[in-house]
Amino acid sequence: MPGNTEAEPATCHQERSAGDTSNYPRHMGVEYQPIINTKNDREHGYEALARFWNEAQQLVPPDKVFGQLHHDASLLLEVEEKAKRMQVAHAPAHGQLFLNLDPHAYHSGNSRYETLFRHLQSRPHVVVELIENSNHSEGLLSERLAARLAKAKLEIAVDDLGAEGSMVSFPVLMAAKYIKLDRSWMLRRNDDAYITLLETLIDYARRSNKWTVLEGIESEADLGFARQLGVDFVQGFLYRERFSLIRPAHQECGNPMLTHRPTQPELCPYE
Ligand SMILES: [Ca+2]
Repeated sequence: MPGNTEAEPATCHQERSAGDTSNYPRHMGVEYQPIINTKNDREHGYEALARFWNEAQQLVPPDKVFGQLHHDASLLLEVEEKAKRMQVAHAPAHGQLFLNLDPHAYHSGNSRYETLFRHLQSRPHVVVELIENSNHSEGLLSERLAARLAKAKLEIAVDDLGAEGSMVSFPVLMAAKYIKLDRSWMLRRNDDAYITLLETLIDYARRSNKWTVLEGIESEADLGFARQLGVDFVQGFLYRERFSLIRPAHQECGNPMLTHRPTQPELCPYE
């Protein structure tokens, strides 16, 4: 999607005329995935994940949606704000609530962000996940956002640590309360050099009073690996049966990609 925000609706219209609407989000929803304590097998909390559907009610991959939105900070913030409010509104009442916040939209002093921070502060036990950076400028954005979150006394999680192509920001790592280890560590379990690094990261977390979460747990063998490493929490499809708390809250608010004007902060009614 081109970066010029004013041209957005026309461009979308042109693409729609061409018949390619498969990646246009028409509805937005939220799915809550449990984060499980490895010691007692209980839910520690839930990660809220944005879900999008196109006109044909097919899921549109969130990374495609957010990838397009990175060209338009204002629109990204609008979608982020809608998504976070929905994710807070429908979250399970108990446990930590992990929310993903995209640093690309953040600019210090932005009044809409300040409003969003206050909204997040209104719900106890919110943890904001910051994606790992893939370049220097993203690292700086993450560090600024992490500093602001710390000021707002909102807990931070470093997301997808160790993912392919990602870079570590030490200030963000040090500011975080949670370290979420990317699922790709699972593929490296037979590589001694990687395991040494992983054990060192987990040891760092323990000594720094941080929690660790291993993502991508799909089998009992994966869970055994996580326990052997001594991570505190796990997350993944092994707990699919506990996804009964998924709440696909279709929001019939029109296509967020086609709405550039600031929207009302209230949630639209949903089914
Ligand atoms: Ca995440």
